[in-house]
Amino acid sequence: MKATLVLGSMAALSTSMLSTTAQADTWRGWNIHPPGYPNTIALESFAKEVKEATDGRVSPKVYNNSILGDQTDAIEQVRNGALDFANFNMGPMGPIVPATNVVSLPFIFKNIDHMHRVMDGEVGQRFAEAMAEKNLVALSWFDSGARSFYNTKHAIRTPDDVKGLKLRVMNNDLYVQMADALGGNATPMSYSEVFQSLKTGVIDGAENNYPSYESSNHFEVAGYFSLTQHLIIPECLCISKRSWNALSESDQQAVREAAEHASTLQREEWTKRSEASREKVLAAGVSINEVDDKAAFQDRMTPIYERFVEQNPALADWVEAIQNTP
Ligand code: GTR
Repeated sequence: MKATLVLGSMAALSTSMLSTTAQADTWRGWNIHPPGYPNTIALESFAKEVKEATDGRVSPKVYNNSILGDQTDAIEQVRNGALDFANFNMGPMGPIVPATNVVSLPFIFKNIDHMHRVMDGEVGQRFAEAMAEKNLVALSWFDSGARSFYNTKHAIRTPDDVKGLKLRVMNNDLYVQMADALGGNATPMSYSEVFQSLKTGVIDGAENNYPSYESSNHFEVAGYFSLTQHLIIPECLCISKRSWNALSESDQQAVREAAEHASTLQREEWTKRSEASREKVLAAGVSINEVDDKAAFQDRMTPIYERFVEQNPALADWVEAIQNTP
């Protein structure tokens, strides 16, 4: 009798353990940034909120510093369900979801608030639909400031100052065209390789926002930061369609809300970190210069816009929609 009871309760225990194991879905999340970075803080808060709101049915874990692969690989992995979620920059998204290339046109956004108005409106919705066709569920948009050139040689004030510089760009042909248009030599390269490449002179410079320039330590080896602000690229919080489809409707709602909260948090943290990073690199002796004649840089981009619209006629109205967003 006693033995039966014990066996019975052991069976019940193992069934409940089994069902918990079967139900708890451990999500793996890709993150390019280190601990403490605004995006990392937001992803960690997303993970915590999802776990709580789904009563542990979904248990996300964030892997920092691109230990799960570089950004282009990670996009593929989220697409095919090998990874469950990630924060991606929309730059390397362009070769996979061509419609999103619109945000990689240099100077397409007037400023960061303009980018937010566009991404939080109908155009952002259209991007999400185009990404969904490629198995990426974009749930919210993060800030990534404005990207400027930095290099080891000299300050950039006019397009001619870019001439001959070997510049790392993200993986997207539009950035190669952008550097070419300024007379530079572009090398697409993974983010994690940039520091060493700057140090050894494989490249002379790169381009990024203050927080990435600082957190990657690129400022230690490339001491001229010139405020060209040529790209304002939003970022997404994306879920693999496979992981998304495995959720009940109410868990999907919980994940969606957590992603929206993460975006609000990321934007607040972004503003703080941008200023803190600027102060840190200045204190370290970096030379930061304003670029008075941005129009001179912008003018060089005209052929890129023309070619883009010619090669992607269906995207012409997207470009216009952004330009016409007040
Ligand atoms: C950062 C961005 C990363 C990555 C990186 C890069 O600003 O947050 O996702 O795209 O730039 O330059 O590769």
